[in-house]
Amino acid sequence: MGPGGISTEIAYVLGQTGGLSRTPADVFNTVYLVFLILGTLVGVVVIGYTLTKAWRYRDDGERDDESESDKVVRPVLGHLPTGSGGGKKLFVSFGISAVIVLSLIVWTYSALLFVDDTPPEVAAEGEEPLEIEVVGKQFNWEYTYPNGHTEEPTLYIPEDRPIRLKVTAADVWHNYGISEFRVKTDAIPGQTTTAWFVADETGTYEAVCYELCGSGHSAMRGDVVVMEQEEFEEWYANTTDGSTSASVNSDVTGDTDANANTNAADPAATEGEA
Ligand SMILES: [Cu+2]
Repeated sequence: MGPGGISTEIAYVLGQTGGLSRTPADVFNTVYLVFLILGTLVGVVVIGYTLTKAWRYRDDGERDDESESDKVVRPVLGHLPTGSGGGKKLFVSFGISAVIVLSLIVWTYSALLFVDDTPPEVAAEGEEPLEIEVVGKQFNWEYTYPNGHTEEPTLYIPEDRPIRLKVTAADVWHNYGISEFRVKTDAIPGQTTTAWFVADETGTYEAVCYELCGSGHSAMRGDVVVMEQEEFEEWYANTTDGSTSASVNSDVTGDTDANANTNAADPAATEGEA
């Protein structure tokens, strides 16, 4: 959530979504905010009620055992308590809790159904989703674009366009995630999982493996470069079927950071290290 994120989230909660299309990041941020507010509210009520009662019935040293026994109705084994309006308070608080919990379950589940698939309105507002295949392998991510071009370990994408990922693995279980865009999905050999997101700001982010997959797991990360649409189109036009990152990578980013260098190493060499 960037600067101004909270006000954006409140706008979503209130349903004033304006012309913005909803993305999984919006959904997760909203779910988080709603649970945070409700949790804080419940916490304040419960702790406040407890402290009030503790204060009201505190031991102030002026106990008079004779009159105390007159005022307090002690529970008796085998008898239903009759105080507090015949359990009305209990009934009302249980009722309200049930309504809140059930509404949260229904609302959260429907929000997650939205995240599960690219809805037509998102695809219609922008361009068609860009579909990229992601293969996790010890210890790197390989991306294949619709034209057959492959990249590793850096993912290049345009901003403001839905990106649909089809994720799998070549060797062991991995888990692919870009925290900034609230993307996280299993990468399992023989299976394909999908995830989608929209990058709404240019910049460099990071894709990380979220499942312990071997000795190089902690180094299994690569940059995610979000480019302006025109810049991306230009870059994409220069890629061709079967070309790999080795031929086009350097002039775009000038990869110099240590992780990128480790990841870009020859697979044979990586295996040797492991
Ligand atoms: Cu991994």
